[in-house]
Amino acid sequence: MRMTQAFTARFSRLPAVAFLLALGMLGSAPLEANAQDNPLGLIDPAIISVGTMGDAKPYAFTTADGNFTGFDIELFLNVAERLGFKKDQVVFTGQEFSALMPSVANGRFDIAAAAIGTTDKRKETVDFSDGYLAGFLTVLTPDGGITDAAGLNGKRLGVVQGTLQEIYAEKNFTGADLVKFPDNNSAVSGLNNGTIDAHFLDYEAAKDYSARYPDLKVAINIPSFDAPAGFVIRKGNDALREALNKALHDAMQDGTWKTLHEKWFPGTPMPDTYLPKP
Ligand code: SNW
Repeated sequence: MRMTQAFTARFSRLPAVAFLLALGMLGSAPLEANAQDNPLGLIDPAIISVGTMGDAKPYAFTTADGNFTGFDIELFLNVAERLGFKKDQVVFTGQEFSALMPSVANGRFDIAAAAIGTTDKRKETVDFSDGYLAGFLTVLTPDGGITDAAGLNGKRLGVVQGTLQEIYAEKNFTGADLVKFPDNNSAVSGLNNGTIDAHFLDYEAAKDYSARYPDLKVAINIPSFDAPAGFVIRKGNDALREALNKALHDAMQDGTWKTLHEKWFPGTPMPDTYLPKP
């Protein structure tokens, strides 16, 4: 109480400008020190925390021993290493898709990586690295079922909440009855037990489920090249975005991207944009 009074009394005599200047000077020292110790603006400068998914194989998924792997995970680990972060300094956490971007926006993760397509709408709340993957949105359905968009009329179509598939289906598959799931695994069990007639997800994940459950087939592919997947970062964290972009382009130029693509998506054509330039 006494201190507050003394403080108020002393500063109330100074002109407002001087007071603001004094505040600014007080503030600048810790800020500069912070930029030096934490140039990438991380939540904890010693680690990169990454939100991802456990059931978006082969993009991002958990293995039986609980580790995250997949194309997006290995590409991110490679990029992180170029920024000076070893494997054990990158911490992955699985979340529902719909929570990933909000979690980056509110400072729970530094990054989200899970085949997350770049759109203007999403850029209203988070920033994206440059794109690293462009492919299709795919309808997966039991053999002999749906073969085209018209076939979806009156059918129950699964989508994972918050995905581009949900937005696309609401706009374009208007005759379908949309059933929203928190994740791919619950949608695919719905597909296998007949609760839904089809599930709408990313192409490589659809292909993977169809290999695991031979009755499930890839039925419809919708190009999503205008929304290439990027790493999601907090809005305005330009230092991290620029560092990621440089590392990402180095990984494309030295053939790392190509090697990982061939490993995780065998047989899928690779766009020139991501391949080494002569
Ligand atoms: O827009 C595509 C992109 O072209 C590439 O095929 C990888 O997937 C996308 O980013 C779309 N992915 C969905 C989305 O961003 C679903 C992501 C997920 O299920 N993990 O909403």
